[in-house]
Amino acid sequence: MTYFNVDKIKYEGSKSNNIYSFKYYNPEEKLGDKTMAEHLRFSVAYWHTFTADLSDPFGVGTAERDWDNLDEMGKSKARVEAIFEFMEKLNIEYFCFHDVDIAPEGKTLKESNENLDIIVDLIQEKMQQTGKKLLWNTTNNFTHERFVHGAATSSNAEVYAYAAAKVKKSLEIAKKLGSENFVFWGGREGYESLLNTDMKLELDNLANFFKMAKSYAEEIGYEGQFLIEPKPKEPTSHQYDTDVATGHAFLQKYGLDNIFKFNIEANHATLAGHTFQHELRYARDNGLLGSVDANQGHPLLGWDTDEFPTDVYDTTLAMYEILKNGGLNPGGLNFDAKPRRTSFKQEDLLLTHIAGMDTFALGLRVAYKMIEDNFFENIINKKYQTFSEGIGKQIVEGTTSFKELEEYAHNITKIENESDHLEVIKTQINQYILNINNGD
Ligand code: XLS
Ligand code: CA
Ligand code: CA
Repeated sequence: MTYFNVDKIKYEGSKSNNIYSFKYYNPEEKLGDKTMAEHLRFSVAYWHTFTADLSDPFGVGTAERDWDNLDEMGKSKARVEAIFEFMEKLNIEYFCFHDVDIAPEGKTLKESNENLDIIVDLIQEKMQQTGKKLLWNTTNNFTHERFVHGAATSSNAEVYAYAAAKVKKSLEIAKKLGSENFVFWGGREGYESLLNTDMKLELDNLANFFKMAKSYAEEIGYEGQFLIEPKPKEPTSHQYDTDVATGHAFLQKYGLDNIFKFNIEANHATLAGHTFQHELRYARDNGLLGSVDANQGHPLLGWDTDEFPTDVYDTTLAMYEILKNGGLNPGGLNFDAKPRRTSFKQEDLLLTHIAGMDTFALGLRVAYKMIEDNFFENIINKKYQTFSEGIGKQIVEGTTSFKELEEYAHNITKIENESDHLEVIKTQINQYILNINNGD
């Protein structure tokens, strides 16, 4: 059976009007010593693309899918067929999933694990046939009603144990499928109110949960990179992994900072009141940039809209951070994004991914050119020039003192500050975006 009635999507260049083509993403084209495919490492999110039905809090699902009328296991099997065809047609090498995305939960843990075993075998077979790879898998410890008070931060030890058992199974799946990373998104790890919350106990328990996860991974020889995915709110009013800096403080407190890096989602960054670039920069500066959930929020809405990325300005600055990081490998760019509820046809799954891939490919081209020209480097070097010599250099090297600085200050006759010309920088970025030579 064929689920997507199109030929493999090809690069046709920026003049093409064919909506089923890439205008900027040319997977084999090299920028420096890497192909675009190697730079971007795109991944499909199972949940939004193959499991979700596009329902929202006010309306039922609108998605029309070929597997809608099958029973639960039938749906799961059809989705495996569909995602591998999808990746082939879009030239995407990676995918990601939660345990509950790929197989229905049973009445007991044992039954759920048996369902998982059947589907994981199918996935493994498909991976071997096609060479497609798992960027990361994770555990959904938030949807089921048992997780009403959280999972690893639940007030109920039985729930904690159940959550641990589910992560244990997910780690076994990660090992079996060679998952390159393993993600922990906090789900319901947070609180509604401090009036009835023991925050210290909950965070201590969370740290122990991570330690046990790592020691089990070691026990079974699973070596994928562990990632924490920050988010400030939704579903709880305060999520513990608020942003990268908060997550970093948590990891350092519990001695976990050598075990984890971060999976940074654009929409979560903006929910936290940061830019996407801020979160990427903080992680990069601290050697913690692991992987990216590529999406965007709506500028007028204060919740997690998970839109496909179409803002070139944003993807340019994100790709700048990623290139300066030396890439993301073993991480990648996972489209944790969904079509709008009004884009309900099966072909919208292809069209939305083409939009996201092309927007990141264009961002890559622009960022690559800016780095070749040392665009930001020149701006930064000039701005901080006073720290490269004399007293500034001593400050940077930590070889001066307050007494010496006071003496220095007494000898200053007139302080001259430079204008930033920030508006010029912004128009120059516009010029880069508009003038990018696509090679066509
Ligand atoms: C939810 C998160 C989630 C994680 C994986 O907001 O983005 O989908 O990426 O659990
Ligand atoms: Ca995400
Ligand atoms: Ca999200």
